[in-house]
Amino acid sequence: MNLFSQLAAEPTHEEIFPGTVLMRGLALPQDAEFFASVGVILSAAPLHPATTPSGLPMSVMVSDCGTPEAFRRRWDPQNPSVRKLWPAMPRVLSDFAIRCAVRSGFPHFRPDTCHINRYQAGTKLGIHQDRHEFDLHQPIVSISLGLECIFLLGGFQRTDKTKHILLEHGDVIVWGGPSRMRFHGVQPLKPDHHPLTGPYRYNLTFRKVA
Ligand code: MD6
Ligand code: FE
Repeated sequence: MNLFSQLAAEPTHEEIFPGTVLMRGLALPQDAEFFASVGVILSAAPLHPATTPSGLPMSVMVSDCGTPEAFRRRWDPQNPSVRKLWPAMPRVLSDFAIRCAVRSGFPHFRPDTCHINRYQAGTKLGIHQDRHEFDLHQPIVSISLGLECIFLLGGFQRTDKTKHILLEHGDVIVWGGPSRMRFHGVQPLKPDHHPLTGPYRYNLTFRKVA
């Protein structure tokens, strides 16, 4: 490997907006370990379709892990597919999420949940705000594994213009502070294959919800 190919593999630290930090490739050194932890979570809490606020199934498949307190805060009686308490968050994942937050200027973040989204070709996520957490001063840490996507990052109104950000395997976005209420979404995924995840993209979002 020469200097330039080594540099290409270094994680970045890009401040996209105040409070939004993109660190490309930060999760790469532990990608297989993280993906194995996702497998452990999914064997205890199987994927199921996300539902819209009115109860309709969406194309993105979801699961969660985290503390009993977080589960009770987030439990949705409208969604009968999730009745059991969540499995605990694997230590490798919570430790990594805390380190991501520290690097991004949020040293006090201690996540109590990790939400998993699984996408395949055609799956998208409409523009939304994350507004259901208890303490909006806490940031969110987001890790991408597998297929790439175009992430849309907008402003504070649904109709504000969006930046298109390519998120690839191993990329980490942290957002909080003045960016916490930005609208965002994911464009429909293109069909592709990834050596670790096959036809899927997984996104892990770490939050403190209780
Ligand atoms: C995704 N992510 O990347 C969907 N929300 O698949 C989110 O909705 C998200 O990545 C809040 C903070 C970071 C995120
Ligand atoms: Fe979100």
